Amino acid sequence: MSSLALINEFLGQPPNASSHGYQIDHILEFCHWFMGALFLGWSAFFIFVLIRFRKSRRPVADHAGVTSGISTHLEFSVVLIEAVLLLGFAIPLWAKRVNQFPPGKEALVVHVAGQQFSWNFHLPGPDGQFGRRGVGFVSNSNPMGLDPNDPAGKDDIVTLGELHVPVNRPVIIELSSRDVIHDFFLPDMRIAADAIPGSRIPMWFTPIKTGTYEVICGQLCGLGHSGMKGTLVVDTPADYQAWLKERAELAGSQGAPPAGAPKAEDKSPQPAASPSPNG
Ligand SMILES: [Cu+2]
Repeated sequence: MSSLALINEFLGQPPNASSHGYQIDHILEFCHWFMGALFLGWSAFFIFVLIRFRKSRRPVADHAGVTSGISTHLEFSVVLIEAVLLLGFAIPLWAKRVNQFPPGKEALVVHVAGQQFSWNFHLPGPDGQFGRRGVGFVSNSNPMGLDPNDPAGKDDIVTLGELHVPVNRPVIIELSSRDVIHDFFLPDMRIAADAIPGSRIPMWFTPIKTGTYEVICGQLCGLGHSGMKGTLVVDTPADYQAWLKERAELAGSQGAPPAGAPKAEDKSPQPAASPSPNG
């Protein structure tokens, strides 16, 4: 985006793939250049002091001290620049992320639950409605705790480790954790948030480039933390619909949400509806 993008690239930051990411990149770039300038300035001053007050020169204490105001001006400038960065850029950008959520209808809502050491994703399925969830239903085969008796949850899609989203549509993520504190980090989307047990934390982004991106855990969460990775696939709308269909069929063929009490047999008279004219 800007010609200053050198440092971010040099530090190995992947190219941005979200609508707001370039703003984060600008702040990072500026901070890196600013810190680089401070580092050079302080280093030069340090070397100057080492030489100027070396032992062989027999320096004598000066009881008057520094009389010029240059250090005051310099330090005030640094504080001013940092205040502008924080109050003028960082806080407004953060406020936008946490206050200005896209309207629910326009966005794709996904539930994400971290667990040692993987990510579970939960989509509402073809009916667009999430099934009821309850802590009491959580098990290894039902990581999101879907209520097996709620019809809205029958077509829900739960995947482990891989999430698909359509490009150019806002994605709202509702984040939680099954065990310890994790951190749902999408480096390419320039967004991260802690997943805290007992809380549902919202975050959002809009992917602007199709592709396959890494999902990582940004919070040291146990021995397997470094392997806690997932995949975010940003599809074209057509590819996304195809994936949804495939997942819905898969869920249907496997008998809807995995449950602790699968006794809905007599209640669901839908034996693979086959509208074949010949019987
Ligand atoms: Cu983790």
